[in-house]
Amino acid sequence: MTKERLAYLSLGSNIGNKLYYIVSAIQRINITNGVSVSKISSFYKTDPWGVKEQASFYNIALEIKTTLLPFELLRNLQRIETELSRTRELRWGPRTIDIDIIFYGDLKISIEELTVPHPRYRDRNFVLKPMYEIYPHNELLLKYMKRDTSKIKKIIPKILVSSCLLGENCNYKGGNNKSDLLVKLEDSVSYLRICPEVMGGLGIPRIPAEIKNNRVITKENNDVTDEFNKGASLALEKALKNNCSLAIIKGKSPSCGYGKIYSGDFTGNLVEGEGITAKLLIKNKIDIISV
Ligand code: A4P
Ligand code: MG
Repeated sequence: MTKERLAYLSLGSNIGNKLYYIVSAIQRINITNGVSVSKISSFYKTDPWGVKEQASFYNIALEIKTTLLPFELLRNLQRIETELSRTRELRWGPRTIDIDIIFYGDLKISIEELTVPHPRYRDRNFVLKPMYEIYPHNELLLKYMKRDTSKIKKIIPKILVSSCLLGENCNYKGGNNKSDLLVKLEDSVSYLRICPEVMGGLGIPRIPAEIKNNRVITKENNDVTDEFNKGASLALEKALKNNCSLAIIKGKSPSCGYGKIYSGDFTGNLVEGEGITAKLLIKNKIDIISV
């Protein structure tokens, strides 16, 4: 561990659901020990640089605070790339996610495994433009930027999100599950807020419910499956109407849980499975990040 430093990262994706890969990477970077995300740039749609015959990219820049040494940071970023299905077949070729370290404090390192500042950042508007947005004191970024930045288009992606994650008091206890990272991301995206349980007609607060034998049953033994199904349909409708390909939803719950949900016995135990809304979104090819 060292003292905390600021580092700047460039993220790019041009395979599959680019928005999913970039937001997943931001979340994984933020939960890495010794790292926290402090600034997130806008999203940019950019023409491919280097190998031209490939799909367009999404690019963003991040400022992070880190106590990791440069090589520890690099290894963690490469781990995240691997977790997000990154393979290395062609240099400068298509990738689910690429995470490059552009600056690490004012350190200079010049070996093959890690060169900072990044050896090619000066030549790339897709790095310079997002980076300048979060690091305006660095006038070199502006100086290196090529005049024609028309191929770097700012976009505002739409993301379906559980309202409780943004601090709205709508969970079953009447509280929230606020994520500081998701609140920070709000400046760069357009959120479509949902709380499927409230949308389905249930109140705040409400009796806890869990899934048992494909029905949603409250702790007082009432069947609320219809309300959960209604909320799920309304959430899906909102996503489809807005061409939204990504949902960031609250884990473990009988509506939004993904991968793991409560067992149905109100014991706090978890079992494999999906909540009612999560299941419907997946069926309709909307990717999910579970928080
Ligand atoms: N490495 C050295 N220095 C660094 C650093 N500062 N940060 C080493 C990260 N890695 C660094 O990287 C190859 C090796 O570089 C690693 O083993 C690491 O130890 P890689 O990620 O395996 O391969 P790569 O990404 O194909 O190579 P490179 O050179 O990082 O590719 P680039 O330069 O990132 O280019 N067009 C648009 N519009 N947007 C893009 O994001 N990206 C690329 C990839 C091409 N065209 C693009 C975009
Ligand atoms: Mg790279």
